[in-house]
Amino acid sequence: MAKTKDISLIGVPIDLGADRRGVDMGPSALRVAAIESRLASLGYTVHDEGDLVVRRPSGYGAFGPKLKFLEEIGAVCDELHRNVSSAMERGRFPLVLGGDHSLAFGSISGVLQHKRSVGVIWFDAHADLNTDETSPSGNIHGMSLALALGIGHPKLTAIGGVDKKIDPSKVVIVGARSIDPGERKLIRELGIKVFSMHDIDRLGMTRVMEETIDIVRDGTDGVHLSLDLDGLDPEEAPGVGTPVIGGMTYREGHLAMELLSEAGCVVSMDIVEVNPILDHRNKTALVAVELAASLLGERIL
Ligand code: B3U
Ligand code: MN
Ligand code: MN
Repeated sequence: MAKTKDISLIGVPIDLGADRRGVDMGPSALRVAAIESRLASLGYTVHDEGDLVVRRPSGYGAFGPKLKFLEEIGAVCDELHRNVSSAMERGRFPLVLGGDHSLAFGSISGVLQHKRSVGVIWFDAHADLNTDETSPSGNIHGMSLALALGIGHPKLTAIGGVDKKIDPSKVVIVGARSIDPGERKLIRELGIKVFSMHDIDRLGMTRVMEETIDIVRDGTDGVHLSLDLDGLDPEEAPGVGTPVIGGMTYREGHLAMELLSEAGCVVSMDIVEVNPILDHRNKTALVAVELAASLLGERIL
């Protein structure tokens, strides 16, 4: 359950970080899945702030295929950081509707304008810890967690201020099952905690979340939850650009959200990578809305 009773919905219709069309329609898909009325039914006042403007370039831009659309993504993240920051200034819970995962370093830097230290839970099949040197694709959505840690191209890490970065010891990745060699190296070097699908299978989601909450809450004054829908199994969330088999079930995702709700430490959230073009009857957006409702305090009894 969030401490505030006001939520700001901030739509970010960006697909440039994934270099794949369709995920720019994620904010619409989430609105069609009735995110506003669903959260209002839990007693929140929901302020839909509309969508940020994303420029649509004709080519990859000055930084080429190793850092596709850097300028446009940088501009959107800069604007998002200001929007998230101003929502928090007004005492609201920022709920960012993506869009691809490149937006997350903008939202995290916005939260960091208000909190001295922020823990981050990164629900994802991927680690998103590439840089332009290690990325196999040049897609910035695979670099956003590294950028939030201050690692990557200086034009992007400058957003929000170079001193406003997260501490790697306060980051936990949950659900990972596709990690590139450069990301593995960085995880080892920085000592980032990862609960892979193997760990979830062996330990169970309850223990994984108890340990996750201990790490992200300890010594921080709030937790940002970045929810990439490809963390779930493609059977449950088919509308994502880079599905990876063997993911979390809806039940596991739901349990994770309930445990986070009980812990009461989440202060902001992203919902990313919902691609209605690849979806079946908006199933993935509907699942995402249910997960947000569980996080924000839906109770059966
Ligand atoms: N790790 C790969 C693939 C990827 C990352 N995030 C998504 N896909 N959604 C990359 O391109 O960095
Ligand atoms: Mn991701
Ligand atoms: Mn992912």
